[in-house]
Amino acid sequence: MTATAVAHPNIALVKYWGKADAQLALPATGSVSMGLDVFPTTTTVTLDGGSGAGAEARDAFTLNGHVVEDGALVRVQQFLDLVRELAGSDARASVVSENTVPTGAGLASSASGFAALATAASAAYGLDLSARDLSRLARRGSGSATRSIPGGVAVWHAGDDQGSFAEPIPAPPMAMVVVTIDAGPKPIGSREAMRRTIATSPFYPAWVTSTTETVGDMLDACAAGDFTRIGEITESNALRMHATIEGAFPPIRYLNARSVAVFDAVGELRAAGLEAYATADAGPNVVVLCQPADRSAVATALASFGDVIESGTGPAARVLRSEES
Ligand code: 2P0
Repeated sequence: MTATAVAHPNIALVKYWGKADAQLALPATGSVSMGLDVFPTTTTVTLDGGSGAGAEARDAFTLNGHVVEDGALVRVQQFLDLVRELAGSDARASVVSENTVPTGAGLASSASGFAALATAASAAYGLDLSARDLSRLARRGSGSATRSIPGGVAVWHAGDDQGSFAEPIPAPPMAMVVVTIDAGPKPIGSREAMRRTIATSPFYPAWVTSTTETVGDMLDACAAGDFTRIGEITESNALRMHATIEGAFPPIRYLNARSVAVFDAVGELRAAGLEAYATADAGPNVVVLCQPADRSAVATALASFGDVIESGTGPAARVLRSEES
């Protein structure tokens, strides 16, 4: 069997930062995101025996035309082991992935990457998963991938293995402008940074209690279609996450002076009557939430800070093709 699937990145409006259970990839809190309609990852999984033979057989992974042999291959193999366990199969596979996130755009490719892999692999191995179970499966690859299964505006529930999945929620039409101010590699990956934050930041317990409350506030704001409230919560929650991370020891600081300048510029846009709200993930780049009619004005206003890319609200992950190979 061979199956091809596509998935898009998502940006959290209420952030996921910290696991309650690393083995099962259960988050310490819920989170809420908006899926993007740019930068898809397209992945094909073919049950062709992978590479090598007999006891040497292993999965093969090609990313953007390059054969991958390092830790990323191990992560893909471990993920496929979970799929094989669910499918009762020991077939090795070849994974060919095309990821269109520009290098250094500051958007995690693990969300679209593992959402596309989960969707393609479950189809190739003949699993007929519900959207909920597909989201639970993607969670085991990367936490943020959980939310790239439903796409759109989605909530990822904290909970146990059965209860921790993402699902779409009603929300007003929204858009985002990605401001890439630094294309360099991040100083520390989010997985390790989460561990250090939990172990050493005195603010972490307050992050967990406050974010649990914030998820509820965000769900209310989305249900009410209250864009202003959604934006206020988004910007506040991002700054709380960065404050919590900065409280780690040794400290981790993802925002640089130019990131802060974009937050300031977004505040000035609001003061001038253009409603926009800033957020940032585990890196210096800033993503600006706005209403669809304002996206090109926001992009124009922020173009002096770096490359700007506009996005609408994106679709769910989906299988493009599935057939006998
Ligand atoms: C988020 N981030 O909610 C947060 C905000 C970054 C900052 O999810 O260890 O790659 O694979 O579960 O999903 C990035 O972390 O981490 C992330 P793992 P992931 O989008």
